[in-house]
Amino acid sequence: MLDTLRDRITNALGSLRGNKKLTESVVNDALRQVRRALLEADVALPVAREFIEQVKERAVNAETLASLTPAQSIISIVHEELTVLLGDSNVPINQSDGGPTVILIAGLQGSGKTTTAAKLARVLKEKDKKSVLLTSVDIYRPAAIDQLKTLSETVGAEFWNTDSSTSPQDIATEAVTHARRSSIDFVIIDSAGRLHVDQKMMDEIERVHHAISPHETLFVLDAMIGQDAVNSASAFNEKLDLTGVVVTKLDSDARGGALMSVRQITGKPVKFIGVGEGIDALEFFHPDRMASRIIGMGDVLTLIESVQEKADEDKAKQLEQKVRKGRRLDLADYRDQMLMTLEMGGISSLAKMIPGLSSSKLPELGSADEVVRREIAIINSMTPHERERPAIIRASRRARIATGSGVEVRHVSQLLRKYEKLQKTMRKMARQQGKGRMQIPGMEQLKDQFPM
Ligand SMILES: Nc1nc2c(ncn2[C@@H]2O[C@H](COP(=O)(O)OP(=O)(O)O)[C@@H](O)[C@H]2O)c(=O)[nH]1
Ligand SMILES: [Mg+2]
Repeated sequence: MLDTLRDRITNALGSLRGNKKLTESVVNDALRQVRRALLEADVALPVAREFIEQVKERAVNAETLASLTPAQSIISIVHEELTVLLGDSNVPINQSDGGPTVILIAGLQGSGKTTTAAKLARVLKEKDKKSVLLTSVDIYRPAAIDQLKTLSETVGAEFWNTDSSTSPQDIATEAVTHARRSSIDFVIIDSAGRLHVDQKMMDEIERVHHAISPHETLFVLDAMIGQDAVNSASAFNEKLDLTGVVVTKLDSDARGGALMSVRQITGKPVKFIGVGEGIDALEFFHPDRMASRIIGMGDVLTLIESVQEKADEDKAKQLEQKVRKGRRLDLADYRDQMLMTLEMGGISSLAKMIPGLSSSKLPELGSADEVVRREIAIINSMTPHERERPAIIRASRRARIATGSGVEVRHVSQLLRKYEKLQKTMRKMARQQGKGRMQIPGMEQLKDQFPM
């Protein structure tokens, strides 16, 4: 995904590395290369220009953090600004307060609307356990309706059947009414597209939009088309007030410019990305993850350094002292560590920066964060004495703590076992003290869980 862009940006930033002192001309030169990489990826000119300006301004004013080399601080500025450019953070689907949530899918022909409608239905059904009704208002092409019907069966969603004599807005209205009566959670309405924006199509989709007032109007944007697709998105946005964008075909050799520009140009967030023809190839869009991917975080050092910089230094020092002296860590210390991990964005956000960790692992990492939150809840339900002396936590205490924190007893036991293991690791580290810099335990734990 976006390989060329990533390679070029990594190269540009790589030219900074090795320079102990960064002169203005070295930085300018690197940023010129970044700008060129963006333009070659088909990022809209004003967007690329503003991006570079922003980075430059921050680079000039940045006091270099003690823990980062000058090159690393530029890289982290680029990373942060890319994240902002892409939309900051994931924006979830809007949901109805009562009755079915209605999602209208709009876009040009061939952009992937029908496929996306089915992929989205699958996500809602499988991940959120919601009931979904799919329907198509593409009355001009019976084949398009059949395509969606078949896909509905594949994903196990209900399909609202109609005939071509009903108007698109009536089909949409009837589908929503049916969903309301049958207490179906989501209605996804696939629409007809043209090869280019034309008045007739815009009027039609506007009527559909008006008839059902969807909670979510998603524009499906084909990444292969680039700038022109972004212009279409703007045209749709003027008529329909989009609530989000789905960028499809990012698995192809699309250059990425559309993905990089659409947020800035339309002001609407990219909510999902399509990454393949398969029905399961739809991902929630995470700007920070994409930014990491683009700058090719081959630089684990940057990661570790910035982690150390963000970590609460005093606490980290206290802990380091404790470990160096070979003192026992109690569960309150452990909780501090876990809180720190969450403050830094969670295990998933730390891990995605690690090169070579496949993106298919990321959902599992999200659940690692849940474990962390659960552990914190468990520790919160202990008495101070228990935190200090976990060995006293036997069956009856375990049961009380489990009830107090709303988990099962086995979760409490799991945590206690993990703590035992951690104790052993700490003792080993204490024995090795002086042999090098101590790692933050959060990172250690990460390595245990995910072999690199
Ligand atoms: N590689 C790839 N192909 C996609 C993706 N989304 C859709 N397609 C393909 O694009 C073509 C058009 O998709 P379709 O959903 O029929 O587009 P529509 O005309 O907008 O409804 C089909 O061949 C899809 O398999 C994607 O994320 N990646
Ligand atoms: Mg279609």
